[in-house]
Amino acid sequence: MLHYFTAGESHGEAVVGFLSGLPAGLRVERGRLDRELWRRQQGYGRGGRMKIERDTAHILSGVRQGMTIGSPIAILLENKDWKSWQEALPVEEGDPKKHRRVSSPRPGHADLAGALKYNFPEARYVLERASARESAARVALGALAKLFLRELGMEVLSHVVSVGAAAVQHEVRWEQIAALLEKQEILLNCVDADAEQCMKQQVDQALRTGDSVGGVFEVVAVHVPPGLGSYAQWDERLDGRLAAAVMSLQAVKAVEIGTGISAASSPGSAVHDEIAYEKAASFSGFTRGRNNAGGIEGGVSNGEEIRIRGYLKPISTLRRPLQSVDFATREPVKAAYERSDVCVVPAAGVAAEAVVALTLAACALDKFGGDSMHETLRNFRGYLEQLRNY
Ligand code: EPS
Repeated sequence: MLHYFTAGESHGEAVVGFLSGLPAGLRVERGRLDRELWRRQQGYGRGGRMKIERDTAHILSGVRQGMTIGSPIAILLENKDWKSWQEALPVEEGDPKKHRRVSSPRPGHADLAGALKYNFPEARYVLERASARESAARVALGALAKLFLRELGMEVLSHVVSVGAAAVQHEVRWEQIAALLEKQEILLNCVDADAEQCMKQQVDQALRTGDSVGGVFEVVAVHVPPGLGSYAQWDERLDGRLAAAVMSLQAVKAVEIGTGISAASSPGSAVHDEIAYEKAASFSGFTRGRNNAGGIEGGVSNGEEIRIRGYLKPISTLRRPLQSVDFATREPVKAAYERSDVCVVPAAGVAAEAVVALTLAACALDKFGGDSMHETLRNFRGYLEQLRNY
């Protein structure tokens, strides 16, 4: 079973990720991990922190001589900003005068709910862990999942559908998304240059007015064979597992699979994807003229591209803060301001690729098993042959 978790505070010494259950014998190029981490740091509207950090994956365990060895993998990402925070967030007791209190909770952030839950008098420790900096660890682990999926022929990428009121108005093909990878500079990770300029204007307006802006990203997974996930039990459904993974990313407030949102107000005939057959056209020969289902029917992958969208609320840290209450005095005050981003939709898309890849890798291992890549690939190829002969 593949499972992972992360540790680390945003301004602590490091962010750490752990991944257990990856088969032995998977080739790991560290450069691939660093490239994904770089992608997560990009995007127009990122804050000052991204100029400080240069995220690189320091692999501590589970990989030897360029290969996974089946043991748990631990990855450490150093926080370069830690040097400015050592006295504010010491592991030892330290000097209380050096602590940096967050005296009034930001509406929309975990500040208040977290302080109440953990019985903290203010929100410093809450935001340190609730911060999206944590997603860097998931991106490093997701890069390993991507390397695993690639051995099985599957690829996962994302693109930005909208930022604020600016949106791509047409369907986006896989080839267009893949072409974004070639870019040396990531603006808003949008396939449409005109829409991207409009998105940039939305960010500029938020910057000008001390506000923030959200948007929608789409993650696409290709060459996923039919049969991942299951309708047999609620927690084995691929759509449920993917939705939970994407929803668990900071600032995501809604998840859509395929055309799920417009499907709710459309007739069945306009929604469901008619079935045809053409030998050798797909894994099994069964084909579809369109993919409104987003590659999943009944909680099971159906062989089409998996398409899943995350809807991101605007960042809750505002330079022109909303009304709040002082933790100590209970008097009305403006919400606290901390250095932050203005728009993180492209970065959230990269983080979503990681959690989608981790979920697909977990489902693939549930189905094909294997302690070594040799064993997993043998099982996988046997299944592909079964599909071909269906
Ligand atoms: C960061 C995400 C955002 C940034 C953070 C780094 O975190 P949050 O979800 O708390 O707004 O603001 O940077 C800082 C905390 C900072 O000091 O600027 C990330 O994705 O790495």
